[in-house]
Amino acid sequence: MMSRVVSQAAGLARVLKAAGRTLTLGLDLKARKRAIRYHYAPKADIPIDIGCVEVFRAENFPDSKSQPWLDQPDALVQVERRLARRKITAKQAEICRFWHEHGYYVARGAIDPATIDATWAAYEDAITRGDLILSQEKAADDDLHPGRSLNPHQTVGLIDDLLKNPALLDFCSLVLGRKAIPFQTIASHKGSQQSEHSDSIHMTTYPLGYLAACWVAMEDIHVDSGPLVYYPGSHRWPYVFSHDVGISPSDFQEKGYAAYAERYEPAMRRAVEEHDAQKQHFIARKGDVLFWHANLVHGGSPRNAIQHSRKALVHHYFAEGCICYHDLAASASAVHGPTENFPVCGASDASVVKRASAPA
Ligand SMILES: O=C(O)CCC(=O)C(=O)O
Ligand SMILES: [Fe+2]
Repeated sequence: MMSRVVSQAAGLARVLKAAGRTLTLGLDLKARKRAIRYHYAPKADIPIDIGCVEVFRAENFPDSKSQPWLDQPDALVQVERRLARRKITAKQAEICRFWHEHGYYVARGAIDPATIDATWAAYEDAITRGDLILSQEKAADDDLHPGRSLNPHQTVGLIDDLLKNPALLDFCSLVLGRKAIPFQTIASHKGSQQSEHSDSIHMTTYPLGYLAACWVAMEDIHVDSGPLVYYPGSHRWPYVFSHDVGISPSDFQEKGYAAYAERYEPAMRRAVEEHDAQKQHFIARKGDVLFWHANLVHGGSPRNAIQHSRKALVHHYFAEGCICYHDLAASASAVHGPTENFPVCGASDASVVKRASAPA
C-alpha cells in the first residue's frame, strides 16, 4: 500500500517536473493528475490554458496551425520519409496517402465474424436483462427496430473490448499522428437517417482535426437499410461550427437540437451541393470497418425498406493531449473529467497563453 503511494507520488513528481509547473491546490491526487494530463494542448503552436476557457466554442480558440500530420501540405513527403526510415510499413503508407487525399478508409474484414457475433450477442443480452434500455425512436408506425444506445461500452465489456481493439486504436493513432484515446460509442439496430454533418461540431478539438471515428458493421448491410453515406474529400472543406451558422450558446440551451436542424443541417446540405460532392454508400459485410476523419461529411441515408436492420457500432477517438469539447453545447468533453477539477485559470506555466474567452 505504502509503496503504491510512494510510486504514485514519484510518478506525479515526474509529471510535474516534465510539465514544469506547480500544483493546483484544492484538488485530490487523482484529479490533480488528470488536470495536469489534460491541462493544455502541448503540441498546439498557441497553447491554451484549459482553466481559462470560459465558453468552449470554436470561435474562442486561436487559429492554431498545428494540424494532424496527414492534413499538412507536405503530408505525402512526410509519408515517404517515414516509409524510407521504416517508421511505417508499405501498407500503412498506402493508408496514409489515401487518408490524406480522401479523408476515410475502408478496412474490409477488419474484425473477425466470431468477435462481431459475440459482441452483438452481449449487447442483446444486456438489453434483455434490462441493463440497457433503448427508446423506440420509431421512424414509421411499422418500424420494429429499437433506437440507438449511447456509450454501451460502459455496460457491455465486449463492446469496451472492441472499442479498445488494438487494430482500431493503432489505425486511429497512425492517422492522427498521436495516441488515440477511446471516447464514445454508439450502437444501432437500424439506420439513423441522420442528416449530413461533420463530427467536429459534436466532438471538437483544439487544435482542430484530432478526432477519428470508425463504423463497424455488425452484420451484412443491406442496400435498402439506410447505409452510412460519406463524401470523399470533404475533410478538406472548411470546418463549419455553430458560430458560422449563427447558433449562439444560448440558442442551443433554449432550443437544443432544433437550432441545429434549423441552421446547421441546411448549411451542410448547401456545402454538399456547392462542392458537387460524390456521395458514397458504405455497403459493408459483417466485420468491415469504415474509418473517417474529424471533418469528413457523412450521415445516414434514407431507409428504403423499413424492415431491414442495420446493426452497427460507431466509435469516436480523440488524440491524446488536445482540448476536447462540444462546440454546439459549448461544454468541455467528458474526457477531461468534471470541470470543477480543472486547474484554476493561470495555474499553468508562464508560456501558456492566457485567453479569457468572450461569452457569445
Ligand atoms: O450511423 C449513422 O448513420 C451515423 C453515425 C454518425 O454519424 C456518428 O456516429 O458520428
Ligand atoms: Fe457522425
